[in-house]
Amino acid sequence: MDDGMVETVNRAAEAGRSPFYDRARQQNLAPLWRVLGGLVTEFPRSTAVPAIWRYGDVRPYLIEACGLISTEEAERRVLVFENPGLPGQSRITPSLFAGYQIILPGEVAPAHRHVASALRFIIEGKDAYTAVAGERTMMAPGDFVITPSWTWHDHGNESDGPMVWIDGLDMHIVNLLSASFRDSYPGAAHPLTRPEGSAYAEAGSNLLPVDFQCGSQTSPIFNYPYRASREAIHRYSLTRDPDRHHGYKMIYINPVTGGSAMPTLTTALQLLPAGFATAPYRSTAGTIFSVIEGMGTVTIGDNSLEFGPKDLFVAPSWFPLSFSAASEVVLFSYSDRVVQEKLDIFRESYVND
Ligand code: 1HN
Repeated sequence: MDDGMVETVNRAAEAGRSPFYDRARQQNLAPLWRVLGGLVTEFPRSTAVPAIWRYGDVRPYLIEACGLISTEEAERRVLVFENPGLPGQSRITPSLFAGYQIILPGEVAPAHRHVASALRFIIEGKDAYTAVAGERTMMAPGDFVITPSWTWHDHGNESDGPMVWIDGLDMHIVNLLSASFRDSYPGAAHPLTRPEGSAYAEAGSNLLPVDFQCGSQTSPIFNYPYRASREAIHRYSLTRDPDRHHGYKMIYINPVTGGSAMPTLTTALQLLPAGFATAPYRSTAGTIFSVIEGMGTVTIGDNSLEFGPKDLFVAPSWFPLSFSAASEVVLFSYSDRVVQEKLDIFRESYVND
């Protein structure tokens, strides 16, 4: 029972009202005063908890899954990061999905499309591609790749080793709004209609073709290569002192709008100098972090977690978050911040300032 109710409503009087509640329920009516405290909380109370998955622990399960099911049968061979506070719901936070997908040499993950948008963040491997809306891109570790809403996409691995990436999706937001559709392509791969590199050539250099038309709120760049992003954050870090709470943190943007690269997911790259410790920070945007480089400790609420390359952790909404970098650390992260900003509900605060 909700604690708000226990404090505000007299128990004996409550017993007397119980026949009323029973009759009201038969009319599909319920008294707000019994649930108000839990519905409208004083502070965010995430049902998610802080958690970390270390790559060394997770990778053997990915390899084992390869022996148990093909991409063909699975459609997507993905192990879902389930938040321990939200078991059985395919959620890493109440609003976000995260999983590790593994694709072996010669395999193809067949073409489909859905309203949910997806990001891929590459962890391991080389020479595997994703094709989005008729254009292929080869992926390498650290690349951030976008599958916009309702675009056909398939993946293939032309290398001699496995490729692993993070799938980040917004389907829980789509489902909250009852707006999900999906469609399978009749055939393994959608035809290629543009040469590889077309999107980056059009939009990847702070230039756009004159009369460029973009019918979508998603960035036309669908592969942000690590080579370029890593260089950008390095150069940025040479020009100023690190921010107390974030170190050096940059958002991936849609060059057409200057806003978030994706309309539902905010994505960021963050660099913490060796030996740097951040001051605690919290926000209403529960965030998933993937460690690209370096070792350190993250403190999320009362939990201090040591991390190294390829580990993944989650900081739920409103938990104070701070980092201590043992070596130079580079992090990729994503959250629902951009959705909250559009709805005017995003909040952040600096703890103990
Ligand atoms: C999906 O379509 C992919 O296309 C990956 O690779 C993960 C998780 C849930 C729903 C759809 C993909 C997914 C997914």
